[in-house]
Amino acid sequence: MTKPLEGIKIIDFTHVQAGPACTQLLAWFGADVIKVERPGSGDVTRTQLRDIPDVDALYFTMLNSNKKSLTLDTKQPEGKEVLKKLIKESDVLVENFGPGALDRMGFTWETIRELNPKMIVASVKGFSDGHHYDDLKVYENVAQCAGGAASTTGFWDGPPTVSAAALGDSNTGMHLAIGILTALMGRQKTGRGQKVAVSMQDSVLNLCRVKLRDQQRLDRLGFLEEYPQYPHGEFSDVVPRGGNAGGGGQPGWVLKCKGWETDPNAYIYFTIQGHAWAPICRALGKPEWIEDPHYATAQARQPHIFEIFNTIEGWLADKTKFEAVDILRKFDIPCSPVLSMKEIANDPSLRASGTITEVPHKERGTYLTVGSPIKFSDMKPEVTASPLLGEHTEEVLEGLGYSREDIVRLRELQAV
Ligand code: CAO
Repeated sequence: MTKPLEGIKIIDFTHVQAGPACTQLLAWFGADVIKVERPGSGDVTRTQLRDIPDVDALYFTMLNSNKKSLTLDTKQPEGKEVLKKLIKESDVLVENFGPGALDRMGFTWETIRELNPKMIVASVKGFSDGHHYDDLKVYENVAQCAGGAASTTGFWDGPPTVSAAALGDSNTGMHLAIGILTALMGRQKTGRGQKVAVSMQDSVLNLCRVKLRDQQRLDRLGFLEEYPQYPHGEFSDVVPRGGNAGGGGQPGWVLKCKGWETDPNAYIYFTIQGHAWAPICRALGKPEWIEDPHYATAQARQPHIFEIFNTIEGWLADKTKFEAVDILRKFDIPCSPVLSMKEIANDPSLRASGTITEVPHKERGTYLTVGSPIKFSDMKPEVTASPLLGEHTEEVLEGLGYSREDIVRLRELQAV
């Protein structure tokens, strides 16, 4: 089966998570992704948080599947020559170095465009060009703080909190992938490449837009009716942290189920969607709440929303999270068990869909990873192992026209 991105050649000059997540996605969909890595060491994640000595860490394998690895010192003249050749015959160069690193290497946008006017150069940086922090190096949690996620996550009586979800890294990579695909579509019309830039701050903020909505409502009204602080608590002039409150028009909370005393994940998320109020009352054995004016509307419920949640927890006390959801789903109530990573790893539905998948690896044996979350009717993205460091160096150099002798000489020059 031909894949939609087959024939698109990508120079993958990325490392850690934000860039690799982007290029991995494009590789799943058929692009020929060549990861350029420093000889001897490669992407730092190969050795970070290792679980098996001397074998590529899961941090690396789970973000670099379906790629090739070319080791090349691009600060040496010989390495630069190879990169120039590669640029001439590639479609996209993706990088997420610290600010200015590509320029310092001698590969400015102007130089690359001169070598290949069709080239798309895609970059991740912590902050966008021209931002007063655009010289900063940035990791995940820094971006979550800069993009508004940390100040609005957590409980009101605790400090700003970062999310476990990679809002700064993988999320930025997904934004960049959209930018690259858009630029490829644009190139079909104009014949020209272009520069695509995504900042981690902007990408986090893009996911926090409802919090910017809330800031404007707060400025106008002085309160936010769906936050736990309303109506009994106090609001300042900034959007507060709302704990586990639902961010839209339907209140929700994480509620204890049977076994919560010993199991840290014996909880469900329960949403009180307006139209489901009557079924909720029936499910809870509280039919009298359906018409009671203190409970009948969302506005009437808000002042005693925690009393309602307490009642629901009473109902949940003798049910596991799975039993509870099995009952509530029949009443059309939006809810989910709080799933641990262990439960997710073994979930038969996630395995069947390929969202959780096992990948054979030359040195690790088999490892578990997250496959494509995007499903297609005409294609099932297949996940293959991440490359060993330099595994495809010869193959790539041969493809660029280097002879055996040239390759040996280059390897000697670049030996570490
Ligand atoms: N051959 C020779 N040199 C190479 C090379 C190669 N194949 N690949 C990289 N390098 C060099 C670069 O040229 C650069 O050198 P100089 O700084 O001397 O110009 C250096 O290696 C890489 O620098 P860096 O700033 O990218 O790396 P770092 O470990 O100091 O910082 C990070 C890491 C992630 C903070 C930084 O890259 C960054 O801010 N990136 C942009 C934001 C981002 O993507 N962050 C998310 C990372 S995921 O959490």
